[in-house]
Amino acid sequence: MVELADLSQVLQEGDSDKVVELVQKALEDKIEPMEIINKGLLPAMDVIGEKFGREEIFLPELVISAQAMKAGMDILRPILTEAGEKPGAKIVMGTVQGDMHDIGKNIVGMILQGAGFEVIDLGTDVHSEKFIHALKENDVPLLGLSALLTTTMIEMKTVIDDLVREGMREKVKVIIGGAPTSQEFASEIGADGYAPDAISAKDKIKELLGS
Ligand code: B1M
Repeated sequence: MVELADLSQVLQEGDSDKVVELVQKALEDKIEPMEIINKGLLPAMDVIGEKFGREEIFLPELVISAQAMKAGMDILRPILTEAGEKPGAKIVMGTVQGDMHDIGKNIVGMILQGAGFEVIDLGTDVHSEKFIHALKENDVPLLGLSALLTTTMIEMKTVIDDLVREGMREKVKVIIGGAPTSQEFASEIGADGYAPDAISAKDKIKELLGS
């Protein structure tokens, strides 16, 4: 039986091959994908984030661990996105301008896809105009914004202000998330909802849609 602490350890070491191997073994051991993420992968990202903050490791190590995280997530993606429910509402999602972090946003996207949402993922470093364009073009009632940096979270307000300016604010519900954000920040910038993690994002969005 795979110990998820071992998975966390190899991810901290940035060993992509070992991460892939242990994620596969964990699945063979019938450990739920979300448990693999929450108890194996995410704690490792927290550890390396803290080490980076204390300057015990530097950007190259951070990048290598992020790549290993992606390798692990690539194994889980097909399982998490396997839609168990009929196609539902569309959501436009992305990480705001200036911000390249997408691991968390991608997990949220996978969980939403698995719940039957059609996810239009615009990627990272997304300019407000691009969000507005995608919402209009696809006639989408939901917008999900992610930010991981205290310097970029304010971009979320720019997007909401632009929705107001375009006369679209009433038609589009906005949910935000990402480590530096909070319910308080969501209220401050006029977002409709905030979620601290992927599962609560799905629940919050369903609540916003009244479904
Ligand atoms: Co960066 N980084 N990083 N980084 N990085 C942080 C965020 C940091 C806290 C590390 C630290 O100093 N301790 C720090 C930010 C400090 C701050 O703003 N106060 C930081 C910094 C400083 C930087 C750079 C500036 C470093 C530099 O260049 N000197 C640089 C910025 C680049 C840029 O964006 N312009 C940078 C770069 C990078 C990498 C590219 C190396 C890599 C990202 C790779 C990638 O994403 N493709 C990276 C990483 C990996 C991290 C840490 C270690 C991990 C982030 C992560 O993926 N967490 C991070 C430290 C940390 O968070 N502990 C750090 C796991 C992920 C699953 O969690 O993203 O929070 P998270 O997502 C969660 C929830 O937040 C929520 O659900 C997800 C699943 O549970 N959620 C949503 C997220 N989005 C949501 C949207 C929703 C709802 C919920 O609705 C729409």
